[in-house]
Amino acid sequence: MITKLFVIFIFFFIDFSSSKKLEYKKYNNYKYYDIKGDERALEHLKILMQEKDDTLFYSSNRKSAQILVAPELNSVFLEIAKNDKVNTTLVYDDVSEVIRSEKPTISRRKNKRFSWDTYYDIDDIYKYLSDVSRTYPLWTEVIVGGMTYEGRQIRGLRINTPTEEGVEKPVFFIESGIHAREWIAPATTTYFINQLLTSSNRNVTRLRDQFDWRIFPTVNPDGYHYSYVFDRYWRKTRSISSNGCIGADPNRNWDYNWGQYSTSNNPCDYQVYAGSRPFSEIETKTLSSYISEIDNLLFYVAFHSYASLLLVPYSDSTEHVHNYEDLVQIGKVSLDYGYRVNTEKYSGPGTAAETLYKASGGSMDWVRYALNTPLVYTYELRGSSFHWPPEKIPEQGEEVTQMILGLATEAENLGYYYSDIA
Ligand code: 0X9
Ligand code: ZN
Repeated sequence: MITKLFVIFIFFFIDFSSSKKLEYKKYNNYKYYDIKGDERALEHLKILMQEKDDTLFYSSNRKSAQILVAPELNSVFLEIAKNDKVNTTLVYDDVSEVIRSEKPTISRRKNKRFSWDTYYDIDDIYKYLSDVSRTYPLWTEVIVGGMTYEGRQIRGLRINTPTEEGVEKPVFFIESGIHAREWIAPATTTYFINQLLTSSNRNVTRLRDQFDWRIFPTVNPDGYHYSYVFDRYWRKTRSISSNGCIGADPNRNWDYNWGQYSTSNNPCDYQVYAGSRPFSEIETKTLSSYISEIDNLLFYVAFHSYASLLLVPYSDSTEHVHNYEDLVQIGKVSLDYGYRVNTEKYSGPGTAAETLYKASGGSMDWVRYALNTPLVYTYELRGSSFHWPPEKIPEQGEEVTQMILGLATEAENLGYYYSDIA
């Protein structure tokens, strides 16, 4: 009898957990619009729509935004937009179709090597890092930059080719994927890793040899995995607040002017909850302590998407840091290098506060302020939605490779580091 009960109990338990697992948010018939209008009209529309639903709204600049509209709210949305004189352009009539096209099929995943024509889940990205570290054991290693709420490691790759006299090189840190749904960021970052490891282009091999690289394809792996298997538009971490709501925006949680602009103190806010206190999230707490222990940190570069922007500190004030002119000069060269392979223009370089909107508690500001890191940048990669077509990952990857080459080249010209590598 007891065994029978136990079996039934186990059966219910398994059934319950597996049915929970299947609750993938399909977004069937959800519409995705590009909207244009004056700032106040957009804000008004956003408030009205978010009252009706936890509507995803993304401002890429002050006069335009994108919005995801549930099918049952479509006519209401169009009505409000018309009244507010907001121009609407339908980008995707049914985002569920786009979401389905982004992942490899099961057989592909099993049979093929890691590639850059599809998006992978976190375990596959980590496997890629382990695989390459075994292929190049003498000068690469998997590194752990921190831990996550769900117990994952924040894994990255260190690339540090030997120098003749064992000279210490400047460190180039890449933070990618802090926002879970910005899938092009991790994909581009692994593309860039692959370039550093395999390219025979002299500019790229020289770039590889000049720095001690610490490259983290996704610093929010819990969020990324959740976005991959449950909700494509998830942005935050996965910590559980005291009221039961989940996640904080890891780019609002760093301990610099925490909780002031473009952020929310509501744990249920879908996008920008700042967390219960600075560094409340284990991801930002552990990663910030890892970064603060790096000697010789020269470059800190964060990749986000989307909007085609190059941002420099600070994000929450228009004050210019003392080497602002150099940051802009180096950033301009970076963009010029990018234009060699892509003609679409980026805005900036400029402070995030001036170019985009003020936002507090971001990693870039903390790394600049707390650690006095000389060269700190945030790239918002290209696109007009979080869905960069998978077949175009190499295009964005090539551009990023060029942009990083541009950063390093001009920083060297301006004397930020000296390298005797020919
Ligand atoms: O708001 C953010 O954290 C970033 N934009 S995103 O759409 N990818 O979420 C911008 C980060 C840097 N800029 C500011 N903090 N304003
Ligand atoms: Zn982002």
